[in-house]
Amino acid sequence: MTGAPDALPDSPEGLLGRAVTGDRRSVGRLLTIVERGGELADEVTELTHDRSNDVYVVGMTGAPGSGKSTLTARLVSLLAGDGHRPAVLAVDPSSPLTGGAILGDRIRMSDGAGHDAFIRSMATRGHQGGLALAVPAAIRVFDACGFDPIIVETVGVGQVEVDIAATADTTVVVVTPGTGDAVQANKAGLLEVADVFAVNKADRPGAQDTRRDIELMLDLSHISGSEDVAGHRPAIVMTTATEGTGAPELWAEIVSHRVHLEACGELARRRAGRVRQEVRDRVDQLLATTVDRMLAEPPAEEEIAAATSGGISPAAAAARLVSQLLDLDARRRISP
Ligand SMILES: Nc1nc2c(ncn2[C@@H]2O[C@H](COP(=O)(O)OP(=O)(O)OP(=O)(O)O)[C@@H](O)[C@H]2O)c(=O)[nH]1
Ligand SMILES: [Mg+2]
Repeated sequence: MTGAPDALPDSPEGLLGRAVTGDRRSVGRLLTIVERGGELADEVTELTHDRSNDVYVVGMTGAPGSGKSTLTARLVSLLAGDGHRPAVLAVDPSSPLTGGAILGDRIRMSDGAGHDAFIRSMATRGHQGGLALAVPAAIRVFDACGFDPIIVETVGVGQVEVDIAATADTTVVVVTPGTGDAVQANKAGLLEVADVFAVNKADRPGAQDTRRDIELMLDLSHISGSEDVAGHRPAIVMTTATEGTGAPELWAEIVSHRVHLEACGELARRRAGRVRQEVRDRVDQLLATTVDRMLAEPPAEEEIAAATSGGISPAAAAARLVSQLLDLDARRRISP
């Protein structure tokens, strides 16, 4: 019973073997590997991709401090209490150094008796490919280890956050009263990605006004034809996360959106779109790596020297290098 815990296996295979039996430290180590990126991360992705298939991914986004984590914690205890094994990935694209740790600390929840939930925060750490590759890889790890659903919380309302949120099956946009939040969310492009709205801090004055603002914006987007192609009008749920009020209703709306997605075939389309985007991000990454490698080699240096001395233009040098690159055996040059 006492003494140091067992040493973790070093290999992704060994870690996954333990992670799927419920060993939380192994799950954590696998997530660290995919967060760092690189060859080991690719190995984890190879091992997990065919063990994962039908996990439900819920995005939770909205302005800083709107209550995403508090609300997420409520959903997690609700789900865990109901026999699910939820996992949370809290993503902070803007804070490469400290964001992850702070976020982790801010999600407070009782992960006690019988509750089998996993909470993990992830920052960019500046690695190659960044979050575009790490987030789907982490979702796959959770899925392979039997967690379902997965809630992805993103901080902030920039383009990166919107993109990450939009990779979910169902995206919840959290807005708060009295801050012009609904209008801000609209400006940030969140109206288009919202499948469900949570008006959180409904205990504060102006919550009903915020609800009306959203209804109005949804009416306008309907008139302009930008409403969801599948004809789904996002539900608006009033929540007070600090008290847990509205959390069951919010989950019910998330489930109802999922049912809608499945019924109209949009779930499969969204997931196919997600895979397409991930393949694209990986192509980008492979090409960037290949270009970096090529630029460090003598033929490229000659072209660059020619451009430096004014013999050829930089555009001509680049065009020659690209045609050299395309001439090469892609499988030999572009290896994962
Ligand atoms: N009055 C009130 N306060 C709330 C409610 N929900 C959250 N808060 C408070 O709002 C603050 C921010 O909550 P978080 O859950 O950390 O918000 P967040 O959106 O995850 O914040 P970031 O991750 O930093 O963007 C905390 O002090 C919460 O206690 C609510 O329904 N009512
Ligand atoms: Mg948070």
